[in-house]
Amino acid sequence: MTKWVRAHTNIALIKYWGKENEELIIPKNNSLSLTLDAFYTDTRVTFDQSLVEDELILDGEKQPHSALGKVQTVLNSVREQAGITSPALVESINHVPTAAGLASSASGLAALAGAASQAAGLKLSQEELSKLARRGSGSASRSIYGGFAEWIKGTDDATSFAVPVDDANWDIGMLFIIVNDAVKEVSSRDGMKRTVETSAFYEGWLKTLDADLKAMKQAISEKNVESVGQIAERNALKMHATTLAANPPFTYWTAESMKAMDAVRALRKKGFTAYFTMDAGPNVKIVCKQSEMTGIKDFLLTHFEADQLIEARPGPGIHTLEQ
Ligand code: 2P0
Repeated sequence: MTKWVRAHTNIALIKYWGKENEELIIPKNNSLSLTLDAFYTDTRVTFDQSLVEDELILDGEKQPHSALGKVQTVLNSVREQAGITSPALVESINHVPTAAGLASSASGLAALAGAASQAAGLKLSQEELSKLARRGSGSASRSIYGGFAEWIKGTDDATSFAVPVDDANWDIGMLFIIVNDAVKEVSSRDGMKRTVETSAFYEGWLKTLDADLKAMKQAISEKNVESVGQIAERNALKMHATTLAANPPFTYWTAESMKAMDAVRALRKKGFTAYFTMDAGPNVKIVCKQSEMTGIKDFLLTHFEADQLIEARPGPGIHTLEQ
């Protein structure tokens, strides 16, 4: 029997937004993230000659064949590397708090890379696992590692993978404000493609990234949450600005997102170290100190419901579950 593999999700502090090569998923820029304890995916893969085709059971429900795109990219790569032809049964459980509305492609595709390579008898290094996960979904390349990870953009399949940066075993965490769990109108894959192809702001975004990345790594090495947060917030705002200049223009923000951003600014006025970041959806994530999370939550409870707030701390890298 093959084993279950667990991978945790990550949130980027320096965002990945745009591909140089869409098939191989080679990004336009390096990105840097924090892997979190609160959200993860458990996956088990069984290669089985008796199956007619690949099957995906997600949270106990068999998925339509049309939902297998990213999954099959990873499975095909594993079959090619291992020299096998059998279809695979993929069983996957997403551990994301109910109604969180958070994308699970990072943890999902990373767990799949680990489980499928193990089931095929491949003994991959973390670097090779990161490349395999990247083929499924770019952000998954970073979920191989715990703590902070940097996805080095590289130039081809062999040189584009993530590396660990810092274990984040210090006073940093993230508080999620869940404002909407509806399925988004523009997927991140389509959104970044449209932005690269049409946004007049895209070149400007790319120009500032080396400086952001350098400053972020310096802040992490100093364990300086204030700087990490400041740089992350600026970087996220720049990424979201590019979508407004796309054609047709779009935004992932809602009125509730703006309310959450205002609440974070109010937290700063009260003296908390609190900065926001946002991804391809309306939810807002606050970069903060673990030691201040209770106080931050108490303040936010005057603006949001308790079930909209989820605490997250740095999480571990990909690992096999023993039972
Ligand atoms: C990130 N996002 O760095 C950025 C910030 C969303 C905004 O990675 O097309 O699901 O599968 O490579 O990884 C979301 O994009 O996209 C993402 P694909 P993915 O986390």
